[in-house]
Amino acid sequence: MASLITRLDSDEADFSRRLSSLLAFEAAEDEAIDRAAAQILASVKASGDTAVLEATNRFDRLNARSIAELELSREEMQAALDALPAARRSALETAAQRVRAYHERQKAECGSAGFSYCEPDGTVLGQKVTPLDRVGIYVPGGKAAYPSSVLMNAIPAKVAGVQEIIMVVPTPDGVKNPLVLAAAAIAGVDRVFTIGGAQAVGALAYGTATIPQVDKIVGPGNAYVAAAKRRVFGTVGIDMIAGPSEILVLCDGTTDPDWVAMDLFSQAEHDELAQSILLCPDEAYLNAVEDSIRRLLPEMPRQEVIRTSLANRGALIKVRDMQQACEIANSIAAEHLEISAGNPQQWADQIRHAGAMFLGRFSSEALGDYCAGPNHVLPTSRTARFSSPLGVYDFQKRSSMIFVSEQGAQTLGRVAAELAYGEGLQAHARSAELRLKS
Ligand code: HSO
Ligand code: ZN
Repeated sequence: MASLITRLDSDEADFSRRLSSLLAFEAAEDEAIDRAAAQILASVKASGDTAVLEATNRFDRLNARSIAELELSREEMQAALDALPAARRSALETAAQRVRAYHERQKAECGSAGFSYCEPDGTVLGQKVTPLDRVGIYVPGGKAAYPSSVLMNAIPAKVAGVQEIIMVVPTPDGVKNPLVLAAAAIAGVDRVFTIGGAQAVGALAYGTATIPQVDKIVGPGNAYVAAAKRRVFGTVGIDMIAGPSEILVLCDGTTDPDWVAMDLFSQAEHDELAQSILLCPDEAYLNAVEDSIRRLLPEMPRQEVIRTSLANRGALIKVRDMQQACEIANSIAAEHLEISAGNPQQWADQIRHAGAMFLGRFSSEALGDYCAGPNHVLPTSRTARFSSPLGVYDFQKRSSMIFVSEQGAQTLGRVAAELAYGEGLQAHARSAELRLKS
């Protein structure tokens, strides 16, 4: 029988190699899938609604006669919200309110107002920040349809000032997820089409008679959606191509082992390819967590997914000390990093690469998934080395602003003309020189 979870020790001879092979994850870029996505995109580009309708009826086993028929009314979304049990509705509203508050704070603090400054000769330079006009949110159907992700994608767009948010969500066999519709209503999504797959990505990217063209497409999807998003990038913006969920726990060995085991499960239950790793300097503690895993796993409804994920990509790693744990954490650059220790800030100060950091024993990653406030769309597969959580800034763009005074044109004109001659570009040089007072 395969072992429950890999055990590693940072002092063993081939530790680096074993850790690297555990971390290695190549997003399956299947050529056949890419070709299929390309074909669907081409047909949507050529035939618009007709192609989207044909693909949707075929893949989702529907009999719709028009795309208009696949648009949900506001009343239907509101009805889904009104039909929720009170506790569910209240939780969804609390989560939305906290996510909104966080992103409003982010908007205020992260340079959304732009800037400008004036030079002594009256030249003014600056940067103007403008929200995107229209954004598409892809919401997967089936088992990965997360209402919380609707909030996490739509709310920052709304806060940024995006004028129109179009959501697409496939409904195989016509089955709608009421919680997803309710979340769309709360988040202020403007229009919802029950379409999915590469055809939905194509519709949003190129526009059809019924579906408006958007400026950016965000949200996770299956391999066809990912392939289609890659292909339309450039025609529209995209957020990222998300990999499987990851959690890395750094523990000083004093947290209840059951808590840590369940935190590892929480991401493992997303996907067989999810990754859950624990780093701790205390071998006895790692044994205790392994015991907790063994005892708690049979209680979990998704135990098969968790078992596969832990067996394939999980690890309990003995490190020399917390200092070394931080160094390893920086090399892993995990999507979620929990610092389950008495003085979490001390260790957080040493972390440079992580999508989100959860500080202290009470900050379980699950709270961040739903309602702490920060976004749960985070860089995966080590991309936290160079990218950031989804945020208000992803729904804004910047324009440079240049006002050159008459006096400024004299000094800048000479500099520009000199360089333009150097580049052999006469018109550039003359354009600058015409404004010089002789
Ligand atoms: N942990 C996921 C987000 C999520 N969790 C949604 C539960 N629902 C992102 O890695
Ligand atoms: Zn999660």
